[in-house]
Amino acid sequence: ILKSFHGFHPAPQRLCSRFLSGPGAPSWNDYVRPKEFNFASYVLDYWAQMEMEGKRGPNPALWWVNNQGDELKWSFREMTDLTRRTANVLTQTCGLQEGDYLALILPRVPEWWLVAVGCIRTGIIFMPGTTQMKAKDIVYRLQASKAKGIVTTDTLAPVVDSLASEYPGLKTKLLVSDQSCKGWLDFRSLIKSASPDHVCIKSKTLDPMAVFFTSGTSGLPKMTKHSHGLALRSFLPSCRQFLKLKTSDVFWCPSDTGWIMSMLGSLLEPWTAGSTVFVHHLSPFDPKNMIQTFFKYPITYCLAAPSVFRMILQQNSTSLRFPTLEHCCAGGEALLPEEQEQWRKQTGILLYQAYGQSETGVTCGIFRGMKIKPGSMGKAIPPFDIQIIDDKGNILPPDTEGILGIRIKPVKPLGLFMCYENDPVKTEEVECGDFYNTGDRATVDTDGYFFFLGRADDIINASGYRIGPSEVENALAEHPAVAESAVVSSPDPIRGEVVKAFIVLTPKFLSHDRDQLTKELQQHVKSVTAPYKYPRKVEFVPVLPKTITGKIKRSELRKKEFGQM
Ligand code: BCO
Repeated sequence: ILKSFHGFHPAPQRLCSRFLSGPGAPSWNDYVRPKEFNFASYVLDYWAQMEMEGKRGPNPALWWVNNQGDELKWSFREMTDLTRRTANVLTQTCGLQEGDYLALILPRVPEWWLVAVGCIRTGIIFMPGTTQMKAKDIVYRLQASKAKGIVTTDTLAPVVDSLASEYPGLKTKLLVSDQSCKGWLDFRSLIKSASPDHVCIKSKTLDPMAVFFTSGTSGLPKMTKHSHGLALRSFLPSCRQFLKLKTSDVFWCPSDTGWIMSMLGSLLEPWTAGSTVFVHHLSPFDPKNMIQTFFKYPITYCLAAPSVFRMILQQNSTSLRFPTLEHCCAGGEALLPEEQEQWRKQTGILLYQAYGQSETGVTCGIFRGMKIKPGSMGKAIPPFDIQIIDDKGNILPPDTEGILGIRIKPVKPLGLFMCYENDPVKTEEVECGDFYNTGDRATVDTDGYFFFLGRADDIINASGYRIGPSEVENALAEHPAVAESAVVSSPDPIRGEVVKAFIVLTPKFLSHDRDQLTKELQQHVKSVTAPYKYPRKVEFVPVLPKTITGKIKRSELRKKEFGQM
């Protein structure tokens, strides 16, 4: 099917002159807050217009490849055409409306980009999710959001069907596959017959655009709701200065489509600059494959989790001197100075750092060309005013450990999440005086460089994945061998941190072979929740440390793991 899109001729487009204030406009400043903004019309259609006027080079907007040798290139004109068709499929065929929620659970296939932008055109709020999710993860997301529709693959379609009694609210099920599936609409054929004429909604900048589910210390993942302001932020001068992208850049962000990093690095940032988004289907993830890809394609820019760069370095490849790669940026987890140095030595390229969360998007970073201070995650990217604060919201002096806070009063900056949907209590909990409390501990030096120190709570950051310990503990509790468990983070040379489970066995399993039981429990977690959360380390213990009131002292276990006790 992808080949059937190849050489696709877009219908003539109606593009209008207001794009004179498009991505290249000089008058924008970091604190601009236009009433209306829509990424599809202001950015995508602008670059399509530039292509039509011969003012953009020949690089595609989207360049997609897979392991089977398939390759697809779409220009901005094609993207505009196809996303308008998608908008019509979503609204006319599926009957979805502005404000409806749509679960978008696709791997790195080109249709992900069509649906995401189709939603932006129509005001349908899309909720990206990783394809690693299992039935429980999916039904929770559908119930929590009261989603009207879902877009997914033939692998997950039967899983979704099995949830019909638990969540009967799905009005639309769209399948992206070469196979057909009973009860599912075939996205690929619908888009071919859909009209390319669609008028993009005039979304208010602060209208909701997307929701990312993110794990917390306790309970189920929270719905982090973002407005169109998230996309507008990529447009602002400071963000443009941070990455300094050119239309000739070929940008690769291998992050899974379920995370905000992918939304920023594989959609908003490169397209705002008119660059090419490069996508490798990467299934399964293989660092050797990444190395080959850097040699084969003219990739100039890479944004990925530090674990990805570490895994590449681990391959003992004869050469990591990639012919076109100019700039690398690591984000999503902590990066050590020696790793930055190793990357520089082997590739000849500096490894910059950025920091962000699902709630904040890109928050601070080493701007391209700025001096790198080893181990620092850089300076605040306006309009974010970042300060190190105490637990009352008082600003602390330089070089003092505290909480990394983002000022939200008197004005919440563009790009910061709107709220945790349906959860005013949790939304309020993360407010700390005039600041949003990121939950991360850090210091700032007198030059304004931030240094990450660790989480202030029990959340685990394993190879860039944010994992709530209770999600893993709940999965373990479903196994008959587990009387109780405590899940904490544990250091790891490749993944930075991994999930470790301390398990008290039920009497029946006390005599079982421990290695065998470890494998069985790991497999069990992989089968009931998204496998990236499974405990890579397991220790069986007779009891768990608890407070007088019976609360498990996870922090004690974590400190032991990191040799702090
Ligand atoms: O390592 P194992 O083989 O034992 O297990 C792996 C997979 O094999 C397995 N698995 C995956 N799909 C499965 C499955 N098992 C059963 N059924 C399936 N359908 O589960 C384990 C998954 O672990 P993984 O994803 O860490 O795998 P892998 O292949 O080692 O990947 C390594 C990384 C580094 C590519 C991966 O960990 C990764 O992508 N990390 C980055 C995450 C990221 O992008 N974070 C950014 C979040 S957004 C943010 O931070 C804000 C920044 C502005």
